[in-house]
Amino acid sequence: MSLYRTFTAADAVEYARQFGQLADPHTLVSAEEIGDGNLNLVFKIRDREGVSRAIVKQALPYVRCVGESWPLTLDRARIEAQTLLIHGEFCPRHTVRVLHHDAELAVMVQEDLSDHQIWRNALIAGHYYPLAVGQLAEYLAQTLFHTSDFYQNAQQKKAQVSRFTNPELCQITEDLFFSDPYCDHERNQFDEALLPQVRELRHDAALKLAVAGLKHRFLSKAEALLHGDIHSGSIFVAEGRLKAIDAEFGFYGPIGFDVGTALGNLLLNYCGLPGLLGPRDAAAGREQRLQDVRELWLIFADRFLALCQQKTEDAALATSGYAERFLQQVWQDAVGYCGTELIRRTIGLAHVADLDAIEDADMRAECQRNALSLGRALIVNEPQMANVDELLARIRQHS
Ligand code: SR1
Ligand code: MG
Repeated sequence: MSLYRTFTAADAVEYARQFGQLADPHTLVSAEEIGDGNLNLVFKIRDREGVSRAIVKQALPYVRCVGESWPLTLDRARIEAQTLLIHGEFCPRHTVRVLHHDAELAVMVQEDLSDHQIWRNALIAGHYYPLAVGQLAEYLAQTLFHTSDFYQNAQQKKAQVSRFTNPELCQITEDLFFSDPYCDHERNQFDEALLPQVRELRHDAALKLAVAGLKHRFLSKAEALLHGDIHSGSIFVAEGRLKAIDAEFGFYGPIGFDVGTALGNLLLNYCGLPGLLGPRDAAAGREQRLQDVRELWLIFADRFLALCQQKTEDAALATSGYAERFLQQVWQDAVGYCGTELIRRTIGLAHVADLDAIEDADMRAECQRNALSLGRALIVNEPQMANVDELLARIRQHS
């Protein structure tokens, strides 16, 4: 018999008292449900002084933003906790700390990050965290390298691939990234004003062919234990600090998917800024986003390569020049996945505030059209963009 029950606020307080690893658990008295994501319950647990001390996160047996008509496995809570624990082993500075988890209750207690803010909100408000991009690159390099064949023993890695098989969550990504935006699907959401561009995408043979290749690589390339949903809403930042959260989409997939998702969210902000701030005030922020894209890739590649040179055990993979060749393929994948993130966040089920919070409808539609056409340009022209400077040149040419 399953022990699962949906937590009330009182259950969450009791759970945090028991498992929050606090010296004074009896001081915890209240919980506020703050989940604003698409899937889960999230409780902020406060003490008598009203200070937030821990987070209790519980998976619901369905997709929260849609409702009970879309059931979803509770096993995602296990996957999330175990992904974060492994990422935390290799990059403790930039992975949220899991204090306790229980697979049957699909619940996790994690460290409180109330002195941080969601990176997406900071990017939208124009609060610049100069170290954030380098820290995200470090997180990606450490977690992806140490779970890849460059570091893991081949037999252990195969066991991990099976432990982190995450079919239902992967299917969400497969559908939402690679299928829905390119057909007339009821999950898609967009303003009527975008209908002509949406119709063009649905009939764009070159685009659909390239997206098919990206989907195929997503389905079949078990390169490393990905975060699987590393957008700017899954990242907390504070002065000099950055922590990744929300790893329920974790699985062994193509490294370029995590890198491309992260790049894509910087570019979604780039596309939205003229609507959020006005075209003139947006110029500096947009230029900064392009520099962020450049820095993210270059620091990631540099760190990943250094780790390959220091720590690769396998004699064949350690062959001179191989890590560089592998990284070139990661780059090409990342450009393509970045393009799919731009498109699916504009017209698919799950949008981002960088575009949706633009108040003026005409301006919003213009920024959304830019995101769509930039996404398309990246996907279709990916083979011609051999490095990050060529990507930036293409983006500048596009604007
Ligand atoms: C039904 S889940 C929709 C989206 O929310 C998550 O954060 C993922 O990005 C997913 O694609
Ligand atoms: Mg999430």
